[in-house]
Amino acid sequence: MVVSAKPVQPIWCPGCGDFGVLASVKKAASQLQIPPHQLILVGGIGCSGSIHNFLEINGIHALHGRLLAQAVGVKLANPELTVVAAGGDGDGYAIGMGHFMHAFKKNASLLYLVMNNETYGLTKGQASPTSQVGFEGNVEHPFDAILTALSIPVPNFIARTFSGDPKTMTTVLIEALEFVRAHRGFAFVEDLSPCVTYNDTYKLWREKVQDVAKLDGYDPTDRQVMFRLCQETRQKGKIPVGVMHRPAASEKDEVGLEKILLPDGVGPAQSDIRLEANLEGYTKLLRAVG
Ligand SMILES: Cc1ncc(C[n+]2csc(CCOP(=O)(O)OP(=O)(O)O)c2C)c(N)n1
Ligand code: SF4
Ligand SMILES: [Mg+2]
Repeated sequence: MVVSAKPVQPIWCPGCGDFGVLASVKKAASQLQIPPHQLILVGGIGCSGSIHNFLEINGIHALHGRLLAQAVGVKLANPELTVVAAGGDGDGYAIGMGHFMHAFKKNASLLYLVMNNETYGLTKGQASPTSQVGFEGNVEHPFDAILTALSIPVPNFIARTFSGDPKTMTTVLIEALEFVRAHRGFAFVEDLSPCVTYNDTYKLWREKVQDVAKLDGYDPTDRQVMFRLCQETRQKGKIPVGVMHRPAASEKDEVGLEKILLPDGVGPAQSDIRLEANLEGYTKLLRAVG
């Protein structure tokens, strides 16, 4: 059985970039033959976060900016599950910023997918941390999540995709999902997902995206090289997309948080809770406490 759409239709505006993400998540999960009951999507608050309503899988609608805390909890409760956290730039880079930084460091094997539309879509188009100067009166400079991710020295998988190129997005999501399913740690994918209603950037982004793999010296195993390439690309007015960090072969022994905390691979949600399996331990405990 493969992951399919739910009978309920997405409530997104026609043309929203999030449709591309939904299609790519479905394709990637189906191609990897992830059984629907083993895939769980923790959604943030925003138009993007409602993605879990449109897939026939398990899902949670988390608190605003707190989806990563819940996703790590799910992974540690049952490390066999394939966990995807998905939300917006407001959810992840404003209210959720503290959790965002720590997710790289914690390095639990889950995929965090941010649909960046440079605005708060759900609340009708206010400026977000990635908004350009001048958008809705914004005077602050935009934040770049990829540069931040590259600066954290943990062997995570890091990539940026574009909803206007769903084929590449599917390929990247397959690699990211393979990474987390092999318990190799945290995978972060930022998708450029235009909000056609409040910030229609399709045309602009189509002209601006630059595939980093085509640049001289491209080496996704070297953070310094990738940081420099991304910065130079930005300085030229382009937006770097592609795989930004893929841990080197020498880092292949690195494992995700769940493997360190639960080396036998069994989380609390999988433990045997029958009375007969626990009676002896429980009796011992009662005796010990007097
Ligand atoms: C604690 C809290 N603060 C504020 C809000 C209001 N709110 C709902 S969604 C949202 C931001 C949505 O923007 P983003 O995460 O970029 O998602 P998008 O709708 O653009 O996909 C805000 C501020 C809320 N729901 N909860
Ligand atoms: S408001 Fe923007 S982000 Fe929300 S569904 Fe419509 S196009 Fe998509
Ligand atoms: Mg947004």
